[in-house]
Amino acid sequence: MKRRDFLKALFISTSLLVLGRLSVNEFSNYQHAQGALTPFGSWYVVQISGTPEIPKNYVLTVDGEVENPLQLTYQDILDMPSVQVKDTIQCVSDPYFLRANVVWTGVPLKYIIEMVKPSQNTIKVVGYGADGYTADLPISKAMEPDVILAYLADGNPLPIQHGYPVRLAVPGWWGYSYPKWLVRLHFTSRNVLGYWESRGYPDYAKK
Ligand SMILES: Nc1nc2c(c(=O)[nH]1)N[C@H]1C(S)=C(S)[C@@H](COP(=O)(O)O)O[C@H]1N2
Ligand SMILES: [Mo]
Repeated sequence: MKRRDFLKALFISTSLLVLGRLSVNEFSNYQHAQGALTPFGSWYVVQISGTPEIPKNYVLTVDGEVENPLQLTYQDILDMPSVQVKDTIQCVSDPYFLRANVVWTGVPLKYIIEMVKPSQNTIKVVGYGADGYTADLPISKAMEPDVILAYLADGNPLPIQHGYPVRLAVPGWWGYSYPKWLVRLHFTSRNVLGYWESRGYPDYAKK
């Protein structure tokens, strides 16, 4: 049995053992592990430093090896076609407790890619947070239809600690692939690694 599966089995069996005398709070944690939405505003926060100030005149720069670089305002992003994706965001360092079930609304990254037209040689897109954090995605992953520039969580603007105004959501990949306070998307033919990817976490961050 893989370590992850063992821990999962242990977690489920312990949950069942205590099911007989659960408090309301414990019961909601149990439901939550089964896929119910995490109550809005009560999900975990993980970040490398403090929450940055976002200027009123926020812009998202889309640049690098592209035919049509862009500067997008928050309103530009809200005006684009959007999709909703139900997802579990999970931190690789504690996948059982640092997790939250969220419905994201946002613009498919594919839509932006088709607007900027990266060169044939582009292999990566690197997302930059306003705090200096970076996360890279292979272009093939970035083109999947559920990878989005998220601006709503459960129908509400993103809370500041979860990345307001815009972050990436990459369903099926570890939380470190979801840069918060996204200020730049950079397309490159170099094999750039993001903050955690360059510190030994998998570049192909599938959970
Ligand atoms: N800008 C920025 N984005 C970031 C991080 C960060 O430090 N800075 N941490 C990442 C990690 S490791 C995780 S698990 C998720 C956590 O997102 P949350 O705080 O909204 O739950 O954000 C990711 N995005
Ligand atoms: Mo994380």
